[in-house]
Amino acid sequence: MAPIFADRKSLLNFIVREGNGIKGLADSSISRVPDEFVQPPHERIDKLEMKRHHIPPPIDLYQLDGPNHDQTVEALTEAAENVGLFQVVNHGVPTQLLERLKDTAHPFFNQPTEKKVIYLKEVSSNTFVEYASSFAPEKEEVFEWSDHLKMTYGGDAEALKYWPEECREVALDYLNTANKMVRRILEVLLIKLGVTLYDETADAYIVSKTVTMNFYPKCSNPELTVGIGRHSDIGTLTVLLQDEVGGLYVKVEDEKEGHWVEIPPIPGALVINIGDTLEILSNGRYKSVEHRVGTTNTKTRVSIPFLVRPQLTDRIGPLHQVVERDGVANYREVIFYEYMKNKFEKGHVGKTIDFAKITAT
Ligand SMILES: O=C(O)CCC(=O)C(=O)O
Repeated sequence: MAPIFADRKSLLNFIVREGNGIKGLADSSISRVPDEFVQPPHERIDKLEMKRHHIPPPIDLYQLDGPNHDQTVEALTEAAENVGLFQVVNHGVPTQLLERLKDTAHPFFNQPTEKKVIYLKEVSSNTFVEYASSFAPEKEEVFEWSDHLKMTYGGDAEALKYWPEECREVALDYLNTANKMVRRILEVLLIKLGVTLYDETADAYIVSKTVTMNFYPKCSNPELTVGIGRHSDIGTLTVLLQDEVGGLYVKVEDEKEGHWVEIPPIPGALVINIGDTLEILSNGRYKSVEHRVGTTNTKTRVSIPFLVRPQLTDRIGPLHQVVERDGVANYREVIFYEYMKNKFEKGHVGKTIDFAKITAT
Protein backbone atom coordinates (compact mmCIF):
# COMPACT_ATOMS: atom_id res chain seq x y z
CA MET A 1 0.00 0.00 0.00
CA ALA A 2 1.22 3.51 -0.78
CA PRO A 3 2.42 5.40 2.32
CA ILE A 4 0.27 8.28 3.54
CA PHE A 5 2.07 11.42 4.58
CA ALA A 6 0.12 13.52 7.02
CA ASP A 7 2.21 16.58 6.28
CA ARG A 8 5.44 17.87 4.76
CA LYS A 9 7.39 16.85 7.85
CA SER A 10 6.43 13.19 7.62
CA LEU A 11 7.26 13.17 3.91
CA LEU A 12 10.63 14.74 4.68
CA ASN A 13 11.24 12.14 7.39
CA PHE A 14 10.49 9.30 5.00
CA ILE A 15 12.68 10.62 2.18
CA VAL A 16 15.55 12.33 3.95
CA ARG A 17 15.88 11.34 7.60
CA GLU A 18 14.99 7.67 7.14
CA GLY A 19 16.95 7.70 3.87
CA ASN A 20 14.32 6.04 1.67
CA GLY A 21 15.04 8.68 -0.92
CA ILE A 22 12.97 9.51 -3.97
CA LYS A 23 13.63 5.92 -5.01
CA GLY A 24 11.74 4.72 -1.90
CA LEU A 25 8.84 7.00 -2.73
CA ALA A 26 8.76 5.92 -6.38
CA ASP A 27 8.76 2.26 -5.31
CA SER A 28 5.87 2.77 -2.90
CA SER A 29 3.21 2.53 -5.63
CA ILE A 30 1.99 6.12 -5.36
CA SER A 31 -0.21 6.99 -8.32
CA ARG A 32 0.45 10.75 -8.14
CA VAL A 33 3.42 12.64 -6.71
CA PRO A 34 2.79 14.39 -3.36
CA ASP A 35 1.98 18.11 -3.69
CA GLU A 36 5.43 18.96 -2.34
CA PHE A 37 6.86 17.88 -5.71
CA VAL A 38 4.52 19.92 -7.87
CA GLN A 39 6.44 22.77 -9.48
CA PRO A 40 4.79 26.13 -10.11
CA PRO A 41 3.73 26.39 -13.79
CA HIS A 42 6.70 28.60 -14.80
CA GLU A 43 9.20 25.98 -13.57
CA ARG A 44 7.62 23.03 -15.40
CA ILE A 45 9.29 21.73 -18.53
CA ASP A 46 7.39 22.03 -21.77
CA LYS A 47 9.05 19.33 -23.89
CA LEU A 48 7.20 20.23 -27.09
CA GLU A 49 8.60 23.73 -26.92
CA MET A 50 12.21 22.42 -26.84
CA LYS A 51 12.38 20.37 -29.96
CA ARG A 52 12.70 23.16 -32.49
CA HIS A 53 16.23 24.28 -31.73
CA HIS A 54 19.47 23.29 -33.43
CA ILE A 55 22.21 21.62 -31.36
CA PRO A 56 25.83 22.02 -32.51
CA PRO A 57 27.63 18.70 -33.16
CA PRO A 58 30.08 17.36 -30.55
CA ILE A 59 33.66 18.63 -30.67
CA ASP A 60 36.36 16.05 -31.48
CA LEU A 61 39.10 16.63 -28.91
CA TYR A 62 41.53 14.35 -30.75
CA GLN A 63 41.80 17.14 -33.31
CA LEU A 64 43.54 19.36 -30.76
CA ASP A 65 46.72 17.41 -31.51
CA GLY A 66 46.51 17.51 -35.30
CA PRO A 67 46.26 19.88 -38.25
CA ASN A 68 42.77 20.99 -37.16
CA HIS A 69 44.05 22.33 -33.84
CA ASP A 70 43.08 25.95 -34.49
CA GLN A 71 39.54 25.14 -35.67
CA THR A 72 39.03 22.92 -32.61
CA VAL A 73 40.20 25.69 -30.27
CA GLU A 74 37.82 28.02 -32.08
CA ALA A 75 34.90 25.60 -31.65
CA LEU A 76 35.63 25.22 -27.92
CA THR A 77 35.91 28.95 -27.28
CA GLU A 78 32.88 29.79 -29.36
CA ALA A 79 30.75 27.29 -27.42
CA ALA A 80 32.14 28.56 -24.10
CA GLU A 81 31.36 32.15 -25.08
CA ASN A 82 27.93 31.64 -26.58
CA VAL A 83 26.26 28.73 -24.80
CA GLY A 84 28.49 27.71 -21.90
CA LEU A 85 28.10 24.04 -22.78
CA PHE A 86 29.28 21.63 -25.46
CA GLN A 87 29.63 17.91 -26.04
CA VAL A 88 32.98 16.24 -26.73
CA VAL A 89 34.04 12.97 -28.32
CA ASN A 90 37.50 11.34 -28.54
CA HIS A 91 38.04 12.78 -25.08
CA GLY A 92 40.36 10.10 -23.73
CA VAL A 93 37.86 8.56 -21.28
CA PRO A 94 37.31 5.01 -22.59
CA THR A 95 33.75 4.18 -23.64
CA GLN A 96 33.92 0.92 -21.68
CA LEU A 97 34.67 2.89 -18.52
CA LEU A 98 31.67 5.14 -19.16
CA GLU A 99 29.45 2.09 -19.60
CA ARG A 100 30.74 0.51 -16.38
CA LEU A 101 30.14 3.75 -14.55
CA LYS A 102 26.49 3.95 -15.60
CA ASP A 103 26.09 0.26 -14.76
CA THR A 104 27.34 0.75 -11.19
CA ALA A 105 24.99 3.64 -10.43
CA HIS A 106 21.84 1.51 -10.66
CA PRO A 107 22.88 -1.25 -8.20
CA PHE A 108 23.99 1.38 -5.67
CA PHE A 109 20.60 3.14 -5.57
CA ASN A 110 18.67 -0.12 -5.93
CA GLN A 111 20.13 -1.45 -2.68
CA PRO A 112 17.90 -1.63 0.40
CA THR A 113 17.69 1.65 2.31
CA GLU A 114 19.77 0.32 5.23
CA LYS A 115 22.78 -0.03 2.92
CA LYS A 116 22.50 3.59 1.79
CA VAL A 117 21.62 5.35 5.04
CA ILE A 118 25.15 4.83 6.34
CA TYR A 119 26.17 7.62 3.93
CA LEU A 120 23.58 10.16 5.10
CA LYS A 121 25.25 13.36 6.31
CA GLU A 122 23.39 13.13 9.61
CA VAL A 123 24.60 9.57 10.26
CA SER A 124 28.07 9.32 8.83
CA SER A 125 31.39 10.78 9.95
CA ASN A 126 32.79 9.93 6.52
CA THR A 127 33.24 13.36 4.93
CA PHE A 128 34.25 11.88 1.56
CA VAL A 129 30.79 10.48 0.77
CA GLU A 130 27.26 11.84 1.01
CA TYR A 131 23.97 10.21 0.05
CA ALA A 132 21.13 12.72 -0.26
CA SER A 133 17.83 13.48 -2.00
CA SER A 134 16.54 16.60 -3.77
CA PHE A 135 18.89 19.64 -3.53
CA ALA A 136 18.26 21.29 -0.17
CA PRO A 137 15.09 19.55 1.06
CA GLU A 138 15.08 21.25 4.45
CA LYS A 139 14.97 24.64 2.74
CA GLU A 140 13.39 24.33 -0.67
CA GLU A 141 9.71 24.94 -1.20
CA VAL A 142 9.26 22.27 -3.85
CA PHE A 143 11.29 19.05 -3.79
CA GLU A 144 13.22 17.71 -6.76
CA TRP A 145 12.78 14.18 -8.07
CA SER A 146 16.34 12.80 -7.63
CA ASP A 147 18.71 11.02 -5.25
CA HIS A 148 22.47 11.62 -5.22
CA LEU A 149 25.67 9.99 -4.14
CA LYS A 150 28.43 12.57 -3.85
CA MET A 151 32.03 11.32 -3.69
CA THR A 152 34.62 13.93 -2.75
CA TYR A 153 38.22 13.35 -3.75
CA GLY A 154 40.93 13.62 -1.13
CA GLY A 155 43.53 11.45 -2.88
CA ASP A 156 43.41 7.99 -4.52
CA ALA A 157 44.03 6.15 -1.24
CA GLU A 158 41.13 7.93 0.51
CA ALA A 159 38.81 7.29 -2.43
CA LEU A 160 39.62 3.59 -2.40
CA LYS A 161 39.12 3.47 1.35
CA TYR A 162 36.04 5.61 1.92
CA TRP A 163 33.95 5.67 -1.27
CA PRO A 164 31.24 2.98 -1.46
CA GLU A 165 32.69 -0.37 -2.37
CA GLU A 166 30.16 -0.86 -5.20
CA CYS A 167 31.51 2.06 -7.24
CA ARG A 168 34.83 3.27 -5.83
CA GLU A 169 37.19 1.85 -8.45
CA VAL A 170 35.21 2.84 -11.49
CA ALA A 171 34.42 6.31 -10.12
CA LEU A 172 38.10 6.90 -9.35
CA ASP A 173 39.14 5.81 -12.85
CA TYR A 174 36.58 8.22 -14.29
CA LEU A 175 37.87 11.04 -12.10
CA ASN A 176 41.49 10.49 -13.05
CA THR A 177 40.93 10.15 -16.81
CA ALA A 178 38.32 12.93 -17.03
CA ASN A 179 40.64 15.19 -15.03
CA LYS A 180 43.27 15.07 -17.78
CA MET A 181 40.68 16.14 -20.33
CA VAL A 182 39.30 18.89 -18.13
CA ARG A 183 42.76 20.30 -17.57
CA ARG A 184 43.42 20.32 -21.31
CA ILE A 185 40.15 22.14 -22.05
CA LEU A 186 40.82 24.65 -19.30
CA GLU A 187 44.31 25.33 -20.66
CA VAL A 188 42.91 25.95 -24.13
CA LEU A 189 40.27 28.33 -22.78
CA LEU A 190 42.70 30.23 -20.53
CA ILE A 191 45.32 30.61 -23.28
CA LYS A 192 42.60 31.96 -25.57
CA LEU A 193 41.95 34.64 -22.96
CA GLY A 194 45.55 35.79 -23.39
CA VAL A 195 46.56 34.56 -19.94
CA THR A 196 50.16 33.46 -19.37
CA LEU A 197 49.72 29.94 -18.20
CA TYR A 198 51.85 28.32 -15.54
CA ASP A 199 51.07 24.78 -14.44
CA GLU A 200 49.86 25.98 -11.10
CA THR A 201 47.51 28.57 -12.66
CA ALA A 202 45.29 25.92 -14.20
CA ASP A 203 45.72 23.43 -11.34
CA ALA A 204 44.52 25.93 -8.75
CA TYR A 205 41.12 26.16 -10.41
CA ILE A 206 40.54 22.41 -10.49
CA VAL A 207 42.01 21.47 -7.14
CA SER A 208 38.76 20.30 -5.53
CA LYS A 209 37.16 17.34 -7.31
CA THR A 210 33.87 15.52 -6.87
CA VAL A 211 32.14 12.68 -8.69
CA THR A 212 28.38 12.58 -8.14
CA MET A 213 25.94 9.90 -9.19
CA ASN A 214 22.45 11.33 -9.83
CA PHE A 215 19.55 8.90 -9.84
CA TYR A 216 16.17 9.95 -11.27
CA PRO A 217 13.53 7.23 -10.63
CA LYS A 218 10.57 6.89 -12.97
CA CYS A 219 8.02 9.55 -12.04
CA SER A 220 4.26 9.29 -12.41
CA ASN A 221 3.93 13.04 -13.17
CA PRO A 222 6.75 14.25 -15.39
CA GLU A 223 4.65 17.20 -16.53
CA LEU A 224 4.54 18.57 -12.96
CA THR A 225 8.02 17.82 -11.62
CA VAL A 226 11.72 18.45 -12.21
CA GLY A 227 14.62 16.09 -11.54
CA ILE A 228 16.93 19.01 -10.80
CA GLY A 229 15.82 22.64 -10.94
CA ARG A 230 17.37 25.58 -12.78
CA HIS A 231 20.94 26.32 -11.78
CA SER A 232 24.45 26.84 -13.07
CA ASP A 233 27.38 24.95 -11.60
CA ILE A 234 29.48 27.11 -9.32
CA GLY A 235 32.86 25.52 -10.00
CA THR A 236 35.23 25.89 -12.94
CA LEU A 237 34.10 23.13 -15.30
CA THR A 238 31.79 20.13 -15.08
CA VAL A 239 32.06 16.94 -17.10
CA LEU A 240 28.73 15.19 -17.35
CA LEU A 241 28.01 11.64 -18.38
CA GLN A 242 24.31 11.11 -19.10
CA ASP A 243 22.70 7.81 -20.00
CA GLU A 244 20.45 7.21 -23.02
CA VAL A 245 17.22 8.37 -21.33
CA GLY A 246 17.75 12.10 -21.91
CA GLY A 247 16.22 14.99 -20.00
CA LEU A 248 19.00 17.58 -19.73
CA TYR A 249 17.90 21.07 -20.80
CA VAL A 250 20.04 24.20 -21.09
CA LYS A 251 19.10 27.82 -21.41
CA VAL A 252 20.52 29.50 -24.48
CA GLU A 253 20.60 33.26 -24.12
CA ASP A 254 19.11 35.40 -26.87
CA GLU A 255 17.83 38.95 -27.22
CA LYS A 256 14.71 38.05 -25.27
CA GLU A 257 14.55 35.92 -22.13
CA GLY A 258 16.55 33.03 -23.56
CA HIS A 259 15.15 29.68 -24.64
CA TRP A 260 15.53 26.12 -23.39
CA VAL A 261 17.22 23.48 -25.53
CA GLU A 262 17.41 19.75 -24.90
CA ILE A 263 20.92 18.25 -24.97
CA PRO A 264 20.37 14.83 -26.47
CA PRO A 265 22.47 11.92 -25.20
CA ILE A 266 25.14 10.87 -27.73
CA PRO A 267 26.69 7.45 -27.12
CA GLY A 268 30.31 7.82 -25.95
CA ALA A 269 30.10 11.64 -25.72
CA LEU A 270 30.57 13.74 -22.59
CA VAL A 271 28.91 17.07 -21.87
CA ILE A 272 31.12 19.94 -20.65
CA ASN A 273 29.55 22.83 -18.70
CA ILE A 274 31.20 26.14 -17.98
CA GLY A 275 30.79 26.96 -14.27
CA ASP A 276 30.42 30.33 -12.54
CA THR A 277 34.08 30.34 -11.46
CA LEU A 278 35.26 30.29 -15.07
CA GLU A 279 32.75 33.00 -16.00
CA ILE A 280 34.19 35.19 -13.23
CA LEU A 281 37.86 34.39 -14.07
CA SER A 282 37.24 35.25 -17.73
CA ASN A 283 35.56 38.55 -16.73
CA GLY A 284 32.36 37.32 -18.38
CA ARG A 285 33.77 36.24 -21.74
CA TYR A 286 32.88 32.61 -21.04
CA LYS A 287 29.33 32.05 -19.79
CA SER A 288 28.25 29.57 -17.18
CA VAL A 289 25.18 27.76 -18.39
CA GLU A 290 21.82 27.58 -16.66
CA HIS A 291 20.46 24.04 -16.88
CA ARG A 292 17.86 21.73 -15.40
CA VAL A 293 16.69 18.14 -15.66
CA GLY A 294 13.25 16.77 -16.46
CA THR A 295 11.68 13.52 -15.25
CA THR A 296 10.05 10.71 -17.18
CA ASN A 297 7.50 7.99 -16.50
CA THR A 298 9.17 5.49 -18.81
CA LYS A 299 12.64 4.81 -17.41
CA THR A 300 14.93 5.50 -14.49
CA ARG A 301 17.73 7.86 -15.52
CA VAL A 302 21.28 8.23 -14.21
CA SER A 303 23.83 10.94 -14.82
CA ILE A 304 27.34 11.24 -13.43
CA PRO A 305 28.92 14.69 -13.20
CA PHE A 306 32.59 15.21 -12.39
CA LEU A 307 32.96 18.69 -10.94
CA VAL A 308 36.17 20.65 -10.52
CA ARG A 309 36.45 23.74 -8.36
CA PRO A 310 38.94 25.97 -6.55
CA GLN A 311 39.50 25.46 -2.83
CA LEU A 312 36.88 26.82 -0.46
CA THR A 313 39.25 29.44 0.94
CA ASP A 314 40.47 30.71 -2.46
CA ARG A 315 39.70 34.22 -3.64
CA ILE A 316 38.12 34.21 -7.09
CA GLY A 317 38.02 37.26 -9.34
CA PRO A 318 38.62 38.21 -12.96
CA LEU A 319 42.18 37.39 -14.07
CA HIS A 320 44.45 40.47 -14.10
CA GLN A 321 45.52 40.11 -17.72
CA VAL A 322 41.90 39.90 -18.82
CA VAL A 323 40.88 42.96 -16.81
CA GLU A 324 43.82 44.93 -18.25
CA ARG A 325 42.69 44.05 -21.74
CA ASP A 326 38.99 44.73 -21.04
CA GLY A 327 39.74 47.94 -19.16
CA VAL A 328 37.17 47.10 -16.50
CA ALA A 329 36.44 44.33 -13.98
CA ASN A 330 32.89 43.05 -14.38
CA TYR A 331 32.99 40.92 -11.20
CA ARG A 332 34.34 41.56 -7.72
CA GLU A 333 36.67 39.19 -5.93
CA VAL A 334 34.83 36.67 -3.76
CA ILE A 335 35.93 33.94 -1.42
CA PHE A 336 34.79 30.74 -3.04
CA TYR A 337 33.21 29.47 0.16
CA GLU A 338 31.04 32.59 0.43
CA TYR A 339 29.98 32.26 -3.17
CA MET A 340 29.01 28.65 -2.55
CA LYS A 341 27.15 29.46 0.67
CA ASN A 342 25.05 32.06 -1.12
CA LYS A 343 24.08 29.55 -3.77
CA PHE A 344 23.15 26.87 -1.24
CA GLU A 345 21.03 29.33 0.71
CA LYS A 346 19.11 30.30 -2.42
CA GLY A 347 18.61 26.78 -3.78
CA HIS A 348 17.97 26.09 -7.45
CA VAL A 349 16.63 29.42 -8.63
CA GLY A 350 18.77 29.93 -11.72
CA LYS A 351 22.21 31.53 -11.92
CA THR A 352 23.43 33.17 -8.71
CA ILE A 353 26.36 35.00 -10.31
CA ASP A 354 24.88 38.40 -9.44
CA PHE A 355 26.47 37.79 -6.05
CA ALA A 356 29.84 38.55 -7.69
CA LYS A 357 28.75 40.77 -10.59
CA ILE A 358 29.54 44.45 -10.55
CA THR A 359 26.56 46.24 -11.99
CA ALA A 360 26.87 49.74 -13.39
CA THR A 361 25.24 52.36 -11.15
O1 LIG B 1 21.56 14.99 -14.77
C1 LIG B 1 21.94 15.87 -15.52
O2 LIG B 1 21.90 15.77 -16.75
C2 LIG B 1 22.49 17.17 -14.96
C3 LIG B 1 22.90 17.08 -13.53
C4 LIG B 1 23.14 18.39 -12.88
O3 LIG B 1 22.79 19.43 -13.38
C5 LIG B 1 23.81 18.44 -11.57
O4 LIG B 1 24.17 17.39 -11.03
O5 LIG B 1 23.99 19.57 -11.05
